[in-house]
Amino acid sequence: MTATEVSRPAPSRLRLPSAAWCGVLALLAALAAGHLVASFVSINASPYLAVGNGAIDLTPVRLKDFAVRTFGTYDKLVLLSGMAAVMAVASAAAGMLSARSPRPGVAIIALFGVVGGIAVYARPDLSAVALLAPLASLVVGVAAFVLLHRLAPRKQDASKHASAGSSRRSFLLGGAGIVVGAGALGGVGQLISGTRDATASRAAVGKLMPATAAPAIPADADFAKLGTPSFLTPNPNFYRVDTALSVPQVRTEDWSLRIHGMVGKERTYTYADIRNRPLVERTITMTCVSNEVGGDYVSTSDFIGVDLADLLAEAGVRPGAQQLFCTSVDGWTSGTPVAAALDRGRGAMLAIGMNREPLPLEHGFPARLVTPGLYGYVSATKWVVDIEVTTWKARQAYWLKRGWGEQAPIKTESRIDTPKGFATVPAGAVRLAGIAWAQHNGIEKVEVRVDSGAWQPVTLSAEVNLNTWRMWWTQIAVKPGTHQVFVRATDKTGYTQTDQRAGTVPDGATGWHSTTFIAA
Ligand SMILES: Nc1nc2c(c(=O)[nH]1)N[C@H]1C(S)=C(S)[C@@H](COP(=O)(O)O)O[C@H]1N2
Ligand SMILES: [Mo]
Repeated sequence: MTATEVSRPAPSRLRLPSAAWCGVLALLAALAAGHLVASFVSINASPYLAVGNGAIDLTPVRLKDFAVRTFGTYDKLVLLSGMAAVMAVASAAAGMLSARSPRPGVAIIALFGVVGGIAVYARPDLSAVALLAPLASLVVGVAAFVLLHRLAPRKQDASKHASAGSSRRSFLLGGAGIVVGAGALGGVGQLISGTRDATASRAAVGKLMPATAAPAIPADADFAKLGTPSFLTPNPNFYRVDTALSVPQVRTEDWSLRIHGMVGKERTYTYADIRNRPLVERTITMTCVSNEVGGDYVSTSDFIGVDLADLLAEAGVRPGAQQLFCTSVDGWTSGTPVAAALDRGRGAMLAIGMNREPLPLEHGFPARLVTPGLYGYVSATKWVVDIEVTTWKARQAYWLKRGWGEQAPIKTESRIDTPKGFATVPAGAVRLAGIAWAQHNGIEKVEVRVDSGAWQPVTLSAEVNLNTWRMWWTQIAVKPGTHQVFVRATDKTGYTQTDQRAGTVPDGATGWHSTTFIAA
């Protein structure tokens, strides 16, 4: 031992639990400050959401596909909770590394701030002003950490009882102050961003009545009583898939759609422009490319809007144009084949309503695209604000860049809804029911097979149009025991579903859906 070491007092160390709390509370303060500042700019500038959105954009396609398939609509909740857990643990660790000096903690918190800044900077829908949010997080996070670190009780204090007590008190007070302050900042931020909420704007639109209504859905279009879904999907049950962590809030008065690029004359439409046109209504079944065999990313609605081909005709698409590069208000993009958009027989729409209501916010309010027969990622941009008419080479859309296909016609598929997997049913006559779809081509025939028996035709529901699903049902005699039933559809081009299993990447799953049940 050298003389100098002996003469220096032992360094005062924070107790590990207090050190951890310094980190966690500083994180809380940082997130709240960022949220408040973001509320003035765009809620997506909130560093927490920006990092989450960045994570979504960077996630490898197979992992993302897995998340969508496994967690469904909860994928975002899972991501946000996971991020919160990782951040809490990391900030507690940052605190604990700073038992002696605040420097490691300050460095780690500053690093968090920088990551938040990069995430905000990378968002296509945010301007440079948005960087103020992560900056506020960084400054407030570091300040809170340094303050708490100074207030935290030291280990050596334990011998001097009186000062230990007062130090613990001021730490508790400081910590409580930060919790209350963070709650207030975050709450005010939430209130401010709430004023930009689009709910009131949607309510003000009221009921939408088409000038040209879709033909009424016949009673025998579904076999809901026998175990199929209802023909039209109620809006709250319509499947939802998108990359938006917070649902974009766009008021009708703030919305416009610009059509430009390879056109004769650039056009911009306001909401009133669209709303005041004669509206058409079409019954369309949408499907997501991430739908696994047997999955439920398939729903049907009466969409109300205008013909996309009309808008494109007004702009005048120039020869050589190949894709509509469509951008949503939050920067997501899709590439729709021009040929499909211009094909009047297909009936692509700029939709503003579903089932006579304005689009629900999560389905693209005020306006979205719907292109019958193509998977949603190439054809159904929600919160659409920009359509650039261009070539495939000039622009690459969000999912195309991430390994999904350029052309994405919906594959002919079928599903068994009844009985449910591993259900026990009375032996004898067993009822089977489900759906089949082959949008744009139409369903010709559906067959079922029990175990290794022969394929048997089933009863099909009334055909509503070629762009919608069809329901089916049948009854089969089975002996007691465990059975596996398969389904396959044939579309009107004569194509029968292959039994070859393919995954969802890059352009949609294939294979026969089957269900195992017990007859007793
Ligand atoms: N802005 C935006 N639009 C989007 C998406 C998205 O992530 N962002 N996802 C697309 C995908 S993959 C599908 S399948 C459909 C789903 O539409 P829905 O959520 O209304 O069912 O929206 C499409 N439009
Ligand atoms: Mo999708």
